[in-house]
Amino acid sequence: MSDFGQRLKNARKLRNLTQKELAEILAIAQSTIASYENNSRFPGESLLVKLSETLNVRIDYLLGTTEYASLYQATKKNDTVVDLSMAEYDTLNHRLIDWIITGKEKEATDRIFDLYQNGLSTLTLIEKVYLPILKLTGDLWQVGKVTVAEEHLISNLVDRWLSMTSTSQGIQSKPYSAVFMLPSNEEHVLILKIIREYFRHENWKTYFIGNSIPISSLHQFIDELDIQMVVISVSIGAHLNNTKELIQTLRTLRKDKPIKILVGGRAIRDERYALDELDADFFIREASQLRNAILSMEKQL
Ligand code: B12
Repeated sequence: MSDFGQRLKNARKLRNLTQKELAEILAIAQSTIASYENNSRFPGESLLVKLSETLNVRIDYLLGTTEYASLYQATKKNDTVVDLSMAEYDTLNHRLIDWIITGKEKEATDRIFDLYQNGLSTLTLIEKVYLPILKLTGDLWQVGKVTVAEEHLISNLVDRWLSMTSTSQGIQSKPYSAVFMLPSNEEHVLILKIIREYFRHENWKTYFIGNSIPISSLHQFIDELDIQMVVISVSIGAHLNNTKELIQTLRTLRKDKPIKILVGGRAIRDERYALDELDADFFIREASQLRNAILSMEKQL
């Protein structure tokens, strides 16, 4: 990503523009854009300024003197240095779904990789791309525009993107560790992997173990790794009973130093009685609330 042509191409793609569309905005030939992108020509000063304004990207990014395609000035540490408007994300997300179901997985994956390479953080990708895509898929499925097979295709690819862009477990982690589990029969696994990212972001040690682990081995695991919290996600209302049983079992483990239990998920949000029925320590409805909630839960451990 170090040459001008590649950077220009990258900034153009971030704006979802084709070479032709960009050329039309600048009133120049498409072949001129193509020649810039393959480094056979270089724009003059005034065109460089126009490119920077049109693509909303800093000139020093295009020239390679800064690493990131900073569309808006980053202000805070951990702030994203690439940002698109809500409408641009919406267009992007529709396009990504379209690409996936028309067999253009590579295009879709390349676009995600571009965003990530250019500074979009894992949590921003989750909140602006992955979660909206999953929600959109559900909506499209309900009106018959996406089949169950396509729904699988989309969630599998989002799962792959999540691994590709996941926050790496820091060497200097905090002294907190959590296990991530689902009640039996609950197949909405991906959302829990997404939830785990919020904890990784806060430098927790995290262990994803899914939904079919024998309780004896769970016991051993929790003891050996000195787990403080179990995080559970439940999507389907009919799985609340299994969730209740899972929590009851967890409560029988390690009586001297009880494990804290956090439950979230669509079923908690939709079924009001869930909060009375489940013996959890924390209920959190939305993933985005975790950014602050984790810090306040840490104080209670
Ligand atoms: C992908 C998907 C699947 C995939 C799952 C793949 C995977 N590896 O996860 C597969 C194909 C396996 C599947 C199966 C089924 N699914 Co499905 N699925 C979806 C879809 C499209 C996305 C799910 C998802 O990841 N959502 C994540 C986000 C976007 O939404 P969310 O679950 O509401 O989570 C939010 C909060 O609740 C919170 N949260 C969630 N968990 C937790 C946990 C913690 C600790 C915290 C703090 C927060 C938190 O974070 C999110 C953002 O704030 C949804 C549609 C949708 N709108 O969600 C349907 C959906 C969940 N599925 C549904 C159904 C009915 C099913 C099936 C019964 C039938 C089917 N469609 O094939 C089976 C059931 C399987 C089972 N036994 O569990 C319904 C559920 C309706 C209901 N209220 O009961 C939905 C809503 C589709 C619909 N519109 O009808 N599904």
